[in-house]
Amino acid sequence: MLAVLAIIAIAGCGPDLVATARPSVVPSAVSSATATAAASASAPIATATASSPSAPAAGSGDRPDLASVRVAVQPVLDGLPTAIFATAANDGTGRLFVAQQDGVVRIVRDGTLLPTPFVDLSDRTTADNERGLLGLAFPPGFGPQRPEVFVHYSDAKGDTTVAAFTVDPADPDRLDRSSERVILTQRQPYPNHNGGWIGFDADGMLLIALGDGGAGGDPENRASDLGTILGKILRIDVLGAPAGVPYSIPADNPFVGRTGARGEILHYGLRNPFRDSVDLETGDLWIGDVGQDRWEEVDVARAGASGLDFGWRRWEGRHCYDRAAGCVEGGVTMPVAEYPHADGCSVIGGVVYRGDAIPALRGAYLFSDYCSGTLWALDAGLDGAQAPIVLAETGRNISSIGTDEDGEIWLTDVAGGALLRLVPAG
Ligand SMILES: [Ca+2]
Repeated sequence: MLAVLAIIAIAGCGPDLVATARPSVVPSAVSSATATAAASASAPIATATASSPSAPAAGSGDRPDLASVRVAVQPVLDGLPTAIFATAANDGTGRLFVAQQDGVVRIVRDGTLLPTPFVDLSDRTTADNERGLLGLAFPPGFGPQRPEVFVHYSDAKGDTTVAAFTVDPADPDRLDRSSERVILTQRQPYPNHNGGWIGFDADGMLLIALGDGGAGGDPENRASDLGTILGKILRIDVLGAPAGVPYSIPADNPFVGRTGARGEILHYGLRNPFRDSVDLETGDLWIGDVGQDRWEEVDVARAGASGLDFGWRRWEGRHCYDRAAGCVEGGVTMPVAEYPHADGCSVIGGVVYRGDAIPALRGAYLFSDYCSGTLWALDAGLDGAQAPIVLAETGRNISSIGTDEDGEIWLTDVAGGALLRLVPAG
């Protein structure tokens, strides 16, 4: 049953989830694609018209060579039902942690799935459609001196919980289920659009992605309402908060002190930023914001940017959605890439590649789509809109793109219950 539920997970392409989110899965196979200028011209995202010539952005010197890169997506493990996120602890152990939507977190060590879960929270979470265990994050400096792990899940009532669990002092491969420390909760008015990603920024602050609350078309206009944390990226201090306080609000957050605004908010105007990442080499925040009925988008907030309005519900991608409200572009941060629903249904934001195995890919931002399984790349060092190129057709229901301790790329397939990795091809 979970596999069936997983197939309609995540998407949130509108109120009619079951009807709109059914993926057209092609037979699974290792796939590779040649990224050439021709491929770029015919790529689905060629519709992301560049409004101005792209210019190099400040930051890392890594620049990808997308015209020559060759990659393949290789299945590594299955037996991970509802696999929804993969990440490293960056504690030198080389372990990879795979979170499942059903509430279980598994450990992969040296290519082997450990038989006992890191933690099983299935009795605390409501796992169906877009709900369940959605995010997992290890803090900077994670280890014996800082043994807490952070999770983002839908609780028994379907409401959002962000919580911390402590590693079992007697077993580094287990979390102590009795150690739960609730950081933040949010009532969910509808079952869909719960966001999901959590992660730490370059300052050690915890970022939390929350969707607009759900239904379709953001009926209560929450994404633009600074009085609610729905439809936002939040930024809170969980590592430096005073004892007994779950978090504090960083003084440099953009809406601190504004009457009627929640101080936790970093960015707003988001519909369902299900998968996001911070590029720790530059400090840039990359957001995959799932669209309504027509357009999927990728957004970026460069290092130091705060208080950005990403436009939802007035804008869906670069297209006016709420005509009654009017669509004035001023003050809105438009996507760096978009693609129509002919080419997918739910964007899966990924990461900027900083690994060594595929040198031509360094400095590329990778992302995918839950329905089509296409893997695309952008040059993360360019400002302005880009037409991404197709790297591979995975034939999978991709639910996340994460990295291991070496910065190499791992993907999860939620319907197939599989862990995949990106490797160089011929
Ligand atoms: Ca937007």
